[in-house]
Amino acid sequence: MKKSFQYRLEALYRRHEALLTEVNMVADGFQNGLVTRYQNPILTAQHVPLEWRYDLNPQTNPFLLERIGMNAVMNSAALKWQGKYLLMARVEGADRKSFFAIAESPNGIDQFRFWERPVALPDIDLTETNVYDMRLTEHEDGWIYGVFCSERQDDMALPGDLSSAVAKAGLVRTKDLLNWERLPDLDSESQQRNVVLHPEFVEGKYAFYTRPQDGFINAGTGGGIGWALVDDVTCAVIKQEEIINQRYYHTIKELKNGEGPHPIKTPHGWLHLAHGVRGCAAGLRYVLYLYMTALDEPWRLIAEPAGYFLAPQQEERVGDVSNVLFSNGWVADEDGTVYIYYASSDTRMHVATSTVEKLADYCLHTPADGLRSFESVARINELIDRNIKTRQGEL
Ligand code: M1P
Repeated sequence: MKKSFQYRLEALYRRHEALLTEVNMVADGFQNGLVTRYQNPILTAQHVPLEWRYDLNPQTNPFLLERIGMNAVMNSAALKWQGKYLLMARVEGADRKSFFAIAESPNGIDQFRFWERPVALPDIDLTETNVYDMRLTEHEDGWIYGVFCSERQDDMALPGDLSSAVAKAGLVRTKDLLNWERLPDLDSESQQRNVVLHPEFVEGKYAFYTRPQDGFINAGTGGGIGWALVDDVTCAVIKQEEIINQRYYHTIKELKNGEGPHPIKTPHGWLHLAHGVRGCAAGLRYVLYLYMTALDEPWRLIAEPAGYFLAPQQEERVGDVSNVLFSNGWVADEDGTVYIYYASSDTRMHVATSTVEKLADYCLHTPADGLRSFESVARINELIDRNIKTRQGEL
């Protein structure tokens, strides 16, 4: 083996190990009391194991070139499993194909390390071209379900149109996160992305959060986040769909929205994390927001603070698809800490922490969107009035 090969190999491993063992500190600067952001991204393309990218044989790769490039690690499902914090990440290669891979951390904040190989999902349909954005649900039936976007070319596209695509919700389940059973895709009249399985039976049925959309990109008449009950998860058909979280003009979700991970059960109601999309001169802007639904009727909205909960900041703003925050994974720990895993600009993964109590308090006590500037000013004046009374000891 040539010395130069050996030096480069050692340097690659040294740098990779340094990245994987880097301690993540709380970010500097203003924190609003609700969430704590951290300095470092927790997973990036550079975290992908060297064995997935390099041919490490000096005979066949004398220059030690990267043979399979990785573009991004983003939109990850999350699960606390056997005491470890797991992310089922969307890894995107330089070839634009996404696949799933599990990374684990001992503390949920840093030291995320991918398992030995990417996830091998059963390949059931040769037209399925791309898979991404997994949502994991430990269901009360004893299975761990995964719902993801299964994308294929639109066979109704005009000749020469190589961009039109169709989005469906793919379904898998597992008991050990190693062996995956593929179930038939969710049967829906409209295209679907951002579909999530609720963790409990509702009226004895499986309950799905949906996002009906007119086309592959546009939600169009879809209305918002939907809710549908399904009799049999092994052949899931959406017969009736009700919109439970609507889009509105001049809000952060004017153009599109979508459920994030499955909601967290709190004493106050189901706590939901979602993304909202609006258009602006710079393109689409994706932010994260929270809302709550009733414990006994998870489809009934009980609180929704105005505006966003997390929006892209500083370096989060730039990436493959800039100005995007997206989340499909969070973990509510036994001590009440919530680990919110989010991707920035379709490029890298981050973590922010909060608590169930703080997030519920935020939902229940932040003014709702009055949908007009005058209403926003009225909310500020109400707060000022209360603060004057508090200062004067009247409250
Ligand atoms: O590029 C931003 C996001 O766009 C899509 O989300 P939505 O369907 O809500 O527009 C998804 O492709 C998602 O993966 C991506 O992060």
